[in-house]
This record gives sequence, structure tokens and C-alpha cells, in this order.
Amino acid sequence: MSKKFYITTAIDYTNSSPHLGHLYEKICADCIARWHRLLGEDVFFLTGTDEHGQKVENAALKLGKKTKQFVDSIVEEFKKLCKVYNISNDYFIRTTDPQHEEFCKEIFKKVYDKGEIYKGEYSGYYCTGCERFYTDKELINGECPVHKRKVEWVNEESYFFKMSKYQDRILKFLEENKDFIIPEFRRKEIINRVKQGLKDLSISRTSFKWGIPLPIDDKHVIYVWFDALLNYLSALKGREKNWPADIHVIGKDILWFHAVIWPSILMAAGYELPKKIFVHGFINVKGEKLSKTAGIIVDPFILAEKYPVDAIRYFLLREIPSGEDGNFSEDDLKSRLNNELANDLGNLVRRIVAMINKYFDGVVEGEIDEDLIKKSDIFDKVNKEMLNLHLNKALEIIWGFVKECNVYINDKAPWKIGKSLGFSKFNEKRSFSSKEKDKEKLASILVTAAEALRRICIYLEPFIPSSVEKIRKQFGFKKEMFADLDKVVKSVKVGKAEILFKKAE
Ligand code: ME8
Repeated sequence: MSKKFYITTAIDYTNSSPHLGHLYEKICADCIARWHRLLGEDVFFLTGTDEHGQKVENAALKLGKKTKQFVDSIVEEFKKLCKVYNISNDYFIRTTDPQHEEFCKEIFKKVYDKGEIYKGEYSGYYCTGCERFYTDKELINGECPVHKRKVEWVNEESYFFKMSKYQDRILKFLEENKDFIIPEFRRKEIINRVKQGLKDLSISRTSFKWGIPLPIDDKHVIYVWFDALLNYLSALKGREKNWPADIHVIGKDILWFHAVIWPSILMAAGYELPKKIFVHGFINVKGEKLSKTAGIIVDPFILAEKYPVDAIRYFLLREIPSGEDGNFSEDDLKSRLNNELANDLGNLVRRIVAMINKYFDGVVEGEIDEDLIKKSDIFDKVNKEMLNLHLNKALEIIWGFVKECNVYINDKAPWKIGKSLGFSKFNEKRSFSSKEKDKEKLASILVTAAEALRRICIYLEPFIPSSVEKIRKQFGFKKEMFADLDKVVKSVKVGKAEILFKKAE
């Protein structure tokens, strides 16, 4: 039985269309999921949408649409985002799925029956942007510290989850599990906050209707975060063995919910805790936060019309240091597309395929040159970076080998050997006994480069899957896994040389 690997993204609010931040998160998770599939693991990769709550209801109201109809149309956009960007999720969960709603009610009831939920009254400041309450102390000039806008004073009957009870267990867990939160500095931040004390959590609302009714009191709907976090479990109906999650991929703004609230709910409901939370940073544009109101938006669909999807995937995975904030700029994207994808990789592939066609009629066999192939022995190093969730570093090491292949080809200059031999195709029936050695040398260089590319394809598949497919097609390589890295292919039959990446102006 292969090892199971369960990875999730956050589920996105359906109050507006997908943005670059949503895309970045899905691409990171996709890359990790694909990597683990290549390791031979039984991967379950989940993404989806968070559709309840006041923020979503307000957004529909503003457009004069029925809430369900409104979310249905936004969900289609998120699904399209996954398709366009080659996201290999195994399931897409919607919190309006009846299966999810039923599961939430069940868990609510279970926790209630255990005596962990009580009825009370809440008064406090609520930010619909964050879908959470703030204390007076947390506000900045009376505004939400995240959205920098006015909060609402709320005074309503509410059910509370006894989260304060879990403070010591949560703290102990966070202190003992040093790699529960990546990067490490985020774990320390959370530990400091938990030490300041955990309060009981208001987990129901009465002031609006767009939510899952409480199984014990239908005047209330379940608080949207209680509902949303449970998606990670409700999606596993019929595959419960996948729990606990191996990695929750989330952005830095929602770590508290995942590192403190979620584990407390799981403890109360009697489930194991997830193994790891990978916290990515925020994508900014020219140093500014993405913001619709400030007009700082990058539409991922328009972007995909302008540039190859793999160039965008490559850029985000290479440019943004994993776990930190990063900057998006079209100029930097173009420069990586032109210099790295089109030149380093695209040209390499085109040259090798063209020479195998020109000198060997497309079919070549030869001895592998260990000098280059030895350098492809990067698996342990790259895998270590991937398991530590340093995706950009892993890609950098792989690219180092792509560059080595270019150095090899430039040093060996196979075209010079071809030219000095004085004829264009060795497969023609001519006598070339004196030149036999050179022909072998040329064959060896090209076969070695092709073998190097076969290995590069395996390494790069999680990052730029559709380009890898194109390379494989030209060389007739099959889809392979890491276990296939060390087999040595000494002959290849290539197709027509095709341009892999068109340069951007
Ligand atoms: O928070 N750069 O949904 P969401 C990078 N529904 N990532 C960003 C980003 C940016 N500029 N902006 C947002 C929610 N994100 C909840 C999650 S999970 C049980 C419920 C990330 O649509 C953000 O950090 O506001 C989060 O991980 C994801 O996008 C969805 O954000």
C-alpha cells in the first residue's frame, strides 16, 4: 500500500472573482501534490469554495441577485481557474453541498452533546471582511486592522464553543510539534498569541440567514469559520482514511483559524490534528497589496491570455520565496519567460530535436556521457527542499541542471562535429569509416542530452506540467515517476522540433 498524502488549499470566499492570491495558493498546492504523486504516494488534493456568511450574502444583495444563484456563478469561475491553470485537484468542495452541510450539523451536534457548546450573548465589533469579531484593543482607530474600515457593533444571542478550555493542550501541541507550522517564525507568533489567552468562540449568528441552520436551534446559522474549516473533513466522505491532512496550504492572514481554532474543534470532536500547515505570504503588485478598491488587481484569466500558463506557474513558483511575501510584475514575468523558459529550456529542446533530425533522421542510439548525467543526480537535494516546502529553492536547483545541459551542449558543440564530417545525414548509405568515431561521438552527445531532458521532464512536471508534456511528445518519452530517474535510455526517436515557449515582447 502506498503512503497516503492529503493536501488542501484554503477554500475561497465566493463574494468576488478569483484573484492572483487565490491562484498562487492553488499553484503551490498543485506543485506539492504533483511532487508527491511522482514519489508514488496516494495523493488526495482538495480545493473548493467557502460560500456562506454575511460577506457573501451582502455581495449578492448588492448586485440584486439571489445568493445561491450568485455563488453558483462565482464557483464556476473558481473551477475554471483550476482548469485553465492545470490544477490537479482530486475534488472540489463547495460548502453549500448538502453532504458538507449535513456533516457540519453532525459535528456541531456531537460537540454540543459533549457539553462543549453553550448559549450566551455576544456583544462586540464584527468585521464582515474578515468574518470575525474584534475586541476594542485589537481595532486601530476604531477600524478593522486588516481591512482598515469600520466594524459593526453586534449584540446578539449566540452559541459559544468552549475554546478557552483547550488553551493548555493547544499550547503544548504547538510547542512540541516544531514543524507543525512552516515557516517556523509563524509558529512562534501563534504561540505568543495563545499565551495571551484563549476566549470562548462565538459559533452562531442570528442577524442573517445565509448559512447552515444549527441542528439544535434554527434561529441561528453556524458561524462561517466553523462551517468552512470542517470542509477538510466533510470532503473525505468515503475516504476517511485520508485524515489527518498532511498539509493545509493557507495564506498568512488565516493562520489563527487553522493553527488554533481548527485544532480546538478537532480535539472537541475527537479527531486527530493535521500534520502540517504551510503558510504562504501575500502577493503584492509593485509593493502594494492587491485591492479591488485601490484598483490593484491582476485578473488571472486575462493573464493566461497574455502569457503561457506554465510561464505564470514558473514565475510564481520561482520568484516568490516560499513562505514570504513576493512581488508580481509583468516585466519580471517576461524576463523569466524569455531568458529561462524560452532560452535555457526551449532552445535546448529545439536544438537537440533539430540535430537528431538533421544528423540521424530522427533516430539515434549511443553511449551515455557520464560527465553530464552524473550532474543530474540532484534528487536528494531537490526532494529535501520540496519536503521542507521551499518550492522556489527546489526549482532553482533543477534549473541549475538545465543550465548544465546548456553548458554541455555549448562546450561539445555537436553542430561543429556534424559540419566537419561534411555530410548532413549519417544514415545515408555512404562510406564514412574514418569518421566513424566522430559519428559515435555526435550520437553520444545527442543521446546524453536527450537522456538529461528525460530526467528534467520528471523533475519539472510538478512546476510546468503542460510544457513537460510537449517535450515528452517530441522525444516520445512516456509519463514517468522519480523511480524512473535512474534507468538509462540510450536511444531515442524524435518528432518534429516545435517551439516550446514563444518569447514575449
Ligand atoms: O480566507 N496573496 O478566503 P479568501 C496570496 N474563505 N494569497 C492570498 C492573497 C494574496 N494577495 N489574498 C488572499 C478565506 N490570499 C476563507 C478561507 S479556509 C477553511 C477558509 C489567500 O478567499 C488567503 O490567505 O479570502 C487564503 O489562504 C486564500 O487566499 C483564500 O482567501
